[in-house]
Amino acid sequence: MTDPTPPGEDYRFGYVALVGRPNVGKSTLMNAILGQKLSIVTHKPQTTRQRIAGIKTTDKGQVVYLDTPGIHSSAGRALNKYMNRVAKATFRDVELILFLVEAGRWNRQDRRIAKALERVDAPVFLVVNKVDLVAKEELLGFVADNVESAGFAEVFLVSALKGKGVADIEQKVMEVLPFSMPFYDEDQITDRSERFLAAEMVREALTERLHQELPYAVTVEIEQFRRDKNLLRIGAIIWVERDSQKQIVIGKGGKSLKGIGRQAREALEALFGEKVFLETWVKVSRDWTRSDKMLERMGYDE
Ligand SMILES: Nc1nc2c(ncn2[C@@H]2O[C@H](COP(=O)(O)OP(=O)(O)O)[C@@H](O)[C@H]2O)c(=O)[nH]1
Ligand SMILES: [Mg+2]
Repeated sequence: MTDPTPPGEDYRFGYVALVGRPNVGKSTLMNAILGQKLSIVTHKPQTTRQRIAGIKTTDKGQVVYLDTPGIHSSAGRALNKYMNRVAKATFRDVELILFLVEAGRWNRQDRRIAKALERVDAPVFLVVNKVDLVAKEELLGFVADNVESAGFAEVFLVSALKGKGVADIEQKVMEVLPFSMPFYDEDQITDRSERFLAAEMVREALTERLHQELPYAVTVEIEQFRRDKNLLRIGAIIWVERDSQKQIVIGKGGKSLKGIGRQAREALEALFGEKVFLETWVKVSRDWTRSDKMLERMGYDE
């Protein structure tokens, strides 16, 4: 907010949840709205493990967008159960839900989520994302077949990746939020700590660079985070489940880990706007995704 005058009686504030199956573009949309990469994005599902709030403050209102982990169908492991709990808790605490689907696709998982949303009190806006990937006729057919009768308060056709249609969503969001003073400082962009964000950026680099199956068994713990003159010193432990995975993360002659470190450092420097010195270690902890205790240690709290 650049306007120095305090917010008036017509100022709005509220919470908005982004929901949808993995990979539909929830994190991409949140980042597009914030104009900054806060929530990590990859082409692999289930990248977002914890709820993260992105706070957008303007002179009209303050909106807290909650980026949720995707609802996961095979909730056997402790981590999957945790992610389901977080996603469900989010439904109860919000003024509005943005339900994201992919243009041209309306599968079983989408239907299940749509059904769950029927029982929610908050209004639901449907966001058909990735319209850049489908032809216009196909898109119109998709909307006619799946959307028109479904009773959504609003429907948007957008491309979060290209920023198309995003401003329209923001405008309508503002109209449904209640009149209220802002809750967060105007310069606060998230509810998460800098350490959490740092771990996420390392995890993003790992997830992008590693073999298909591996990322799910990887997590990151920030051991050191301190400002030292003009340098931000970050020490990260990369936890894997097996020795073989440790070898993969490190790579031949340390090449893989070096690449991961470089990518993560660049993301961290962009996020914090500071020069970053990043150190990484790879350690083995068996079965951490199945263990509630280990999740707790990693900071997976609600
Ligand atoms: N072509 C296209 N790709 C997108 C769009 N939005 C997101 N993606 C891609 O879809 C993938 C999943 O996005 P992400 O935001 O992580 O999905 P989430 O799991 O719902 O948070 C990433 O590779 C994104 O770059 C879009 O509007 N168009
Ligand atoms: Mg995500």
